Amino acid sequence: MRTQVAIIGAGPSGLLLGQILARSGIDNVIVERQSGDYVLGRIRAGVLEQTTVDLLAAAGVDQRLRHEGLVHDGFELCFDGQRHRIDMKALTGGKTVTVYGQTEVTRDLMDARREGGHTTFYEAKDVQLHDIAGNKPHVTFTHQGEHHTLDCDFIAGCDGFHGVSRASIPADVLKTFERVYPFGWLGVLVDRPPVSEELIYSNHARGFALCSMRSHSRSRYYIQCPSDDKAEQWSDDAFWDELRKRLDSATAQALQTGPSIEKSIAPLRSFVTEPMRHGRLFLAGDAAHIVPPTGAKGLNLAASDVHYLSSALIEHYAEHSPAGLDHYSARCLRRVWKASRFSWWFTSLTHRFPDTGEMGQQLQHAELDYLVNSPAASAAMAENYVGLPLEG
Ligand code: RFL
Ligand code: PHB
Repeated sequence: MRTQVAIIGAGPSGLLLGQILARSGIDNVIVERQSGDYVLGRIRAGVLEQTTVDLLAAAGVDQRLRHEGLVHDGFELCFDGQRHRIDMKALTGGKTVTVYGQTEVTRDLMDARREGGHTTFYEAKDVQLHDIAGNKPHVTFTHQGEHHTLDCDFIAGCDGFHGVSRASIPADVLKTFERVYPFGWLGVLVDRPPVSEELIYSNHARGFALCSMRSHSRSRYYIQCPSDDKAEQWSDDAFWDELRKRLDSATAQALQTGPSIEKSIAPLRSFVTEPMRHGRLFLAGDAAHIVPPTGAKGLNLAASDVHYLSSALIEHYAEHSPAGLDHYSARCLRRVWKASRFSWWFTSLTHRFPDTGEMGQQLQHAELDYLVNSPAASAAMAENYVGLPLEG
């Protein structure tokens, strides 16, 4: 079997890349380790930057997003039992974000791929990458008991943090940067209306909490928890009790609780690998970098990588120019590092760290106080939250 671009992973990065390339007449095949239902069952991101919405529109997959996405002009920061609104739209000259779940983005992309008749191998076993530094890259895997070899011009490694792509690059070629945070996020999805029309990020002595949503009738809540907690240890009642304690009293009283329809714990990590290319293998999304979810940047960075990679591949096939491919890694990394900085900073500002001490606590409080009272600091925060512009 032969294709122009072999894509490893059918998460949002792989599916969006496949969709953009297919619309430009570039043949591609996706190889995914899990089943489609499993991929759709992972509850993750919820907030899309305008640049991500624009990319989905340009890829022709924004019909449902335009109807069901919730446009948010601001969010709230809660500390000392008080909420403070950050008016993103006013502070950024009109920019907003859209609340639309990663599950829905993935579903829309899967539907478009199926309608376009492009090949995806779900439940592929023993996926291996070969000759990535040479001229004959290929991918081998087993699907429904049959062994396959996929010859290609390029391989896009869109297989997430635990995938095979990054692991296929010789260790001495890569430089990795990592910070693991000493806590995780326990998330609950519930079919109850959100407690607030806008997201609330809360800094509380008992730990961070976040009130988010998926629609007018479905809410998503998170609380900071110890890294080694297990979701099964947390009953729904224990979760709701703890969440209420970390919110201001009006929000705590208004909270509508119910049986969780999903409950999971995510570890928090900052990770960047450089470069994002080795020979004919290009890494995109979580395969190359991870940010803690506080800044809502992971899925948006995946989308901007895909924008740069798809443009470079289109340029390569249309104009035989290697320029975009050669600049791919550096272009991505500039944006990745800025989003990593913002995600680290927002995490540091809103979470309780085990060994901060009283001095650190006072400094954190002073920064929150400064942030909500200084138009300049609020504007810098808003500018990053809505997403920095794409280059060129
Ligand atoms: P994914 O989604 O992990 O998809 C990778 C796919 O590759 C497959 N795979 C393989 N396939 C073939 N062979 C192999 N050897 C393979 N190994 C793995 C996997 O099965 C999978 O299907 O990576 P991708 O596409 O780069 O997308 C990245 C995003 O999923 C991620 O950055 C976001 O979910 C992060 N994130 C958020 N991002 C935002 O922009 N806004 C948010 O509000 C936001 N909230 C979040 C988040 C992530 C969270 N968790 C669980 C880490 C909230 C949470 C709680
Ligand atoms: C979510 O709704 O899952 C979500 C929203 C904002 C974040 C992280 C996660 O910063």
